[in-house]
Amino acid sequence: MNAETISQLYRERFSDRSLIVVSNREPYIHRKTKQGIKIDTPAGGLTSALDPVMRAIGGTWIAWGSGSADKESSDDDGKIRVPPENPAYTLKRVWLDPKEVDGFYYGYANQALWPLCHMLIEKARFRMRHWQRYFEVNRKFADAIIPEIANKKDVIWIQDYHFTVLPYMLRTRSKDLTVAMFWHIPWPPWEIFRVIPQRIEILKGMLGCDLIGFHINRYCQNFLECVENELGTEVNRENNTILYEGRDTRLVPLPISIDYNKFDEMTRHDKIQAKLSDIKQKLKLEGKYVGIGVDRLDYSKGIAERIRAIKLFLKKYPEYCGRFTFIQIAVPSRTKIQEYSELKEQIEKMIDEINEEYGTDDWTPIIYHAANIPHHDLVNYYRVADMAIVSSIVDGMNLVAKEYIASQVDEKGVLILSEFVGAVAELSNAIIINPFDIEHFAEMIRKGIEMPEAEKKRRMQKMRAYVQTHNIFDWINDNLNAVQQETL
Ligand code: ADQ
Repeated sequence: MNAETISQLYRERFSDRSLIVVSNREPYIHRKTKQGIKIDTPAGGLTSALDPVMRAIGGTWIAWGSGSADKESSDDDGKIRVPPENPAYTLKRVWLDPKEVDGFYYGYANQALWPLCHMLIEKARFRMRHWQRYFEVNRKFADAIIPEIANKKDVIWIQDYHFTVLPYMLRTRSKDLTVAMFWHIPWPPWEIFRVIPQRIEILKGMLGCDLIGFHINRYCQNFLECVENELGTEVNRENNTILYEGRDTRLVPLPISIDYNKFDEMTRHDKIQAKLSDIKQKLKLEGKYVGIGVDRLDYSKGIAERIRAIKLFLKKYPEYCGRFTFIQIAVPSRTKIQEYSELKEQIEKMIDEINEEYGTDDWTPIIYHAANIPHHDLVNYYRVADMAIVSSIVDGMNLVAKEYIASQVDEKGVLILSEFVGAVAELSNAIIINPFDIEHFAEMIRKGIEMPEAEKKRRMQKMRAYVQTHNIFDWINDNLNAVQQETL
């Protein structure tokens, strides 16, 4: 499946029904700089996954206008055609004031729901004022969506944990709407979910959907368990449906993926060899075995566990000192939340310590870049790396693992993958680790380095073939199929 086939299929199936995507993060952010207005594309799984889809299908994407130059770049309705270089769809921005951002985004979404869904109860903070703002902002989005519905059969596709009460709000405005949702993070077991004071409102809100997609079936099963226990509603575990207030909501496991061809092609571009030599020279990587980690700086990504494992690996196998270099690219994320600014400090301190203890004048064990590197540059790092380490302690899916695979055109790279990411079920040819078991983790780093070339190739070929045929367009096709079945 590719961009062209998906756009054709959409037209065949949905003819005059438009697609309205709703997310918190916008795909293009206009920012004021001294040199004029610059356009950023945010780091993050959701926007990087959905932009190619919207480019292919067209329609409207409604999101929070978070950039300092967003207002002056949009029309009076907050609309702008994107991508800027080749407009294909409409971005409609919703304006939030600082108090709303604080309560909705930094508060309820990222200090209550995010940690709780990642099963980190002790990090979750539930504050009534955050919940109130979260609720109000969901209503604001409902107000922004309604005028965009030209045909009551238009498909409204809501993304993620920022909008749990929005589906029900839309449903109360019109019973006939087609409302689907995709949940990008894990859904926790009921024993954890029940900690949320607003759990009933959240479940009722989401049951305003016709369809809810999760990455894997376990998250669907967890959701069913929560509905059963909290709402006392009968659920059908065989076909994953819930009958609530006379309407059906269906849950579907749909593992998200990446634009495989885009990564594969970017990695084959003419100047790649020159770029790779450049990076190798600048970072003194010549003759070294190179590992890479690419993450939003988030406590769910297991970056501290990874550094500990690398440290233990160097301690146990000193013959690799001077021969193994790890590049950690970490884009700072949600830094206004104390937990995140502390994590940044902790990671930087750990890296400084290991570099101090093991580094020499011409070797730095861990090279750290705290930057948002656009995908067309990121692929050069993926290519330079002989090994990628994805060591999340919990992760809904994890796209970095799939991006690394798509970038291994010479089929030599090794992927070390946490058993706690959604992607593990699909990528069993990776070297699987438990990020909490540091000794085994360190051992697997050595195994990855010393693995015979033929085995590296065999494993990588299998994973590449899988991601190629289960790419982002296959994912959207599966989502649209499911929506169509629900709303015929
Ligand atoms: P994220 O938690 O953001 O996504 P992930 O799936 O790994 O995690 O996606 C990260 C994206 O951001 C990738 O496209 C990556 O290339 C990009 N990125 C990371 N660091 C970057 C950097 N330093 N510079 C530039 N880009 C960077 C959430 C869930 C995941 C789920 C996705 C999609 O937490 O589990 O896979 O949504 O559903």
